[in-house]
Amino acid sequence: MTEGEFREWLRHIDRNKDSRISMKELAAGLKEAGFGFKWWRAWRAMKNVDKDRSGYIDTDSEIRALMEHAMKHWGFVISKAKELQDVDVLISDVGGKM
Ligand SMILES: [Ca+2]
Repeated sequence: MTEGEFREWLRHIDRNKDSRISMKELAAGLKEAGFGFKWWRAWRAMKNVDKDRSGYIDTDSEIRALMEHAMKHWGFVISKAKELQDVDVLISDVGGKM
């Protein structure tokens, strides 16, 4: 999945659409994705990722941290979409100069 698709997944598991992910929403999302030990996984992710201890994953840096956590601990394979876009920009810059 791409970073954009991961963010799309987060929007999907944000049940009450308040643009932040609670531990409860994360646990439900993990269960839906087929993971066992959902409460343990969600608790551990919150402990790792919710840096300001607000009880929600609600900032861009926390979303990025969750993405790292998902790759490291849940086996998610996420390609960083932004880096690919940068490559495209570089190529079109070169094309323009030639
Ligand atoms: Ca937070």
